[in-house]
Amino acid sequence: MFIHSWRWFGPDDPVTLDQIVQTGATHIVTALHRVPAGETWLPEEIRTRKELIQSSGLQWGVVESVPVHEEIKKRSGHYRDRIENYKQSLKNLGREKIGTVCYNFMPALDWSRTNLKNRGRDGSEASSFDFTLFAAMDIHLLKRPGASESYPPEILEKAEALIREMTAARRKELLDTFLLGFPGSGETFSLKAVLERIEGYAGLGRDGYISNLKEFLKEIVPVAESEGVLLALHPDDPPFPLLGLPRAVSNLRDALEIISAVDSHSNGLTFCTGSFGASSTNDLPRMARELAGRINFLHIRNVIRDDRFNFQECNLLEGDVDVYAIMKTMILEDLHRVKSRPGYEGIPVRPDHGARILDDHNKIYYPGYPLYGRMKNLAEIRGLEAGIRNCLSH
Ligand code: DNO
Repeated sequence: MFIHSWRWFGPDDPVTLDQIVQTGATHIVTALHRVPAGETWLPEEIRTRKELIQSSGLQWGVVESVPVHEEIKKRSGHYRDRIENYKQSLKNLGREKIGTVCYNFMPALDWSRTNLKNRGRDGSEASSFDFTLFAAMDIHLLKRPGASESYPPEILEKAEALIREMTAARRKELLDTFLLGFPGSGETFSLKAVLERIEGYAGLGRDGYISNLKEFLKEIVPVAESEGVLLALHPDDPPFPLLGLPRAVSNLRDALEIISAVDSHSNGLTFCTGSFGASSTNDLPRMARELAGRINFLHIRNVIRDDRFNFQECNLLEGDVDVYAIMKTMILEDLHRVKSRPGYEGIPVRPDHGARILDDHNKIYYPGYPLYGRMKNLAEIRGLEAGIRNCLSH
């Protein structure tokens, strides 16, 4: 069985643990969001959170994420201390038997979108990314030095026209949407801070960046392995370069390079179907087949995309990602692990972003994390899984 999981943002999350119990999830995906990146997660804090989750009859299955400090990504400043803290956090989590840790290695910012309220035909609302709008934001609102060199001439022209027509309120909304993708424990980023953060990667390039990731893996994977923790590196969202920054995990080649850097089950991936799926050049069923042995965590959602870097999140069984094929590959992998890995408990899967549907429209949730939209997705995931497993066993 997969481990049916639900992302919960902690006691401040408008979705309560008691509600989650009724969605069909048995396990929680969460983090100590208040601990700043680069600091150690203390055993008492981990335990308190774990007990809180258990008091509702749920289990804490996955950490998403132990954030990687920017200095580790750049190998600058106090990166050595921060790596030591990271290792200590992994040890502390392993000792509490929290066996899967998701993290990402995206420079400067986490996910990026240009609209969080894209309306589907059925009245649902989900996020989308429009490359021209993003260019307009980058060049004309963020005013990143040299930004126009990142886009082809036809996009530059369209971006300028878009900005000219935009009201001040619309411009603010676009910029705010972009800023939401910056991770942090309640930090609010000024444009100046954002530009400095981006500038910090100047000159590193893809090779330098991947090499920093590999160095990090060489240090943390052995610790994770000896503590029984499976790491799950989340892909780039979206899976193409933005803001002149390097990218680490956007396609099959990147993923293979990273998992082969340190040969261990602990050096694994989060297979996020929506992130990888946003690029038309990614063949997801093939990626799942080739990477299956190292997929430690599944994020399931769907997107409709084109080949010009635009995409929108959509209903789980209706987009460009063949969710069925991926689930089937992972169920076969699960059956294989049951036989080959002692103590194996199942691959955690969670519905990733959900659309706002029904009563979600009347509430304020973390972007992409409403109650009903995700509950529908989890039900579809579990139904699909049950159907595939039944077919395979007859
Ligand atoms: C967005 C998420 C990401 C993810 C991190 C993992 O909803 O998929 O923020 O949690 O990138 O480190």
